[in-house]
Amino acid sequence: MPLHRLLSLSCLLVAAASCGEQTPLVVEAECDTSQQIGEFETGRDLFLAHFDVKTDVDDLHAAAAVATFLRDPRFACVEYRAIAGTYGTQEGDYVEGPNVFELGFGQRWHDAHHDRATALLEVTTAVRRTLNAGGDVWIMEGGQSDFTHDVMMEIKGATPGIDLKRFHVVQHSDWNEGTTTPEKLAWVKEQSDYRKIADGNFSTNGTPNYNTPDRADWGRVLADPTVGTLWLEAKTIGERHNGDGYLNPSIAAGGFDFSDTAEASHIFGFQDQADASAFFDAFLGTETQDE
Ligand SMILES: [Ca+2]
Ligand SMILES: [Ca+2]
Ligand SMILES: [Ca+2]
Repeated sequence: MPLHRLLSLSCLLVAAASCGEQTPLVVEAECDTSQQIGEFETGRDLFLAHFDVKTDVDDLHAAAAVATFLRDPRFACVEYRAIAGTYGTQEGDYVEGPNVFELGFGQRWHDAHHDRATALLEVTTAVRRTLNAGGDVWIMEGGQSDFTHDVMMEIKGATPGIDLKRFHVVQHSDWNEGTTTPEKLAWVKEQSDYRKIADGNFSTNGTPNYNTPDRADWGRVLADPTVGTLWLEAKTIGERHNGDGYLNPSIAAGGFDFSDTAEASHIFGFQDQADASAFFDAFLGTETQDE
């Protein structure tokens, strides 16, 4: 059982108010530690959500979307880490949105932009724990694969016999591949279970289209008592920095772009969703409240 589950379980057992700082807490009754969600096995596997946040602001929407589905009680036992700043070789400004990650992931996010070495150490530690316990690692590559490469290299260096096919790396974007350090991409593609899926920015290609200029869903998203504040922060910071580097047209139009979340839909088996509205139909209003 993951450490935070033990902590939250013990909190319930002793009903101690002092346990409030362990986040996020979950409703234990909803937490089935051995459950298959898509290809992910809860209680065993680790989910890494990687975001480059450079220079497209859409990662802020993607981070909010990932945090939204992770709050669904069905995902209560999903062990995860979110990492901001996993960019590769692209020029331009990193988009500062720490509050999006703080609100979305609490203590389970790492800042690879400001302190890459610490992020690498912490994520590698979590990965090693999962691998040692027999689990697999599922990586949503919201950007380039440089950070993934470095994590895998650390693991391989410390455990030469490890089967690196236990890293399942999901990528949806030609552009992300093109801005990964070429030799790192080649190595990750060869060593991991690397899965290139159809682009999450477009429809009718076998993956959802989470990129839309349609702003109609903002009302229900911002009104949501659990994730409304998170989405407001993602919207605000996204609009503030849109065009500093790349001008995201859907976000400029007031809509949504959490296209990178298509990779998570592949991992967790909700890839049949058509679009952003279908995502919100599935995951808004089902959230587990943080305590
Ligand atoms: Ca991205
Ligand atoms: Ca698609
Ligand atoms: Ca996009």
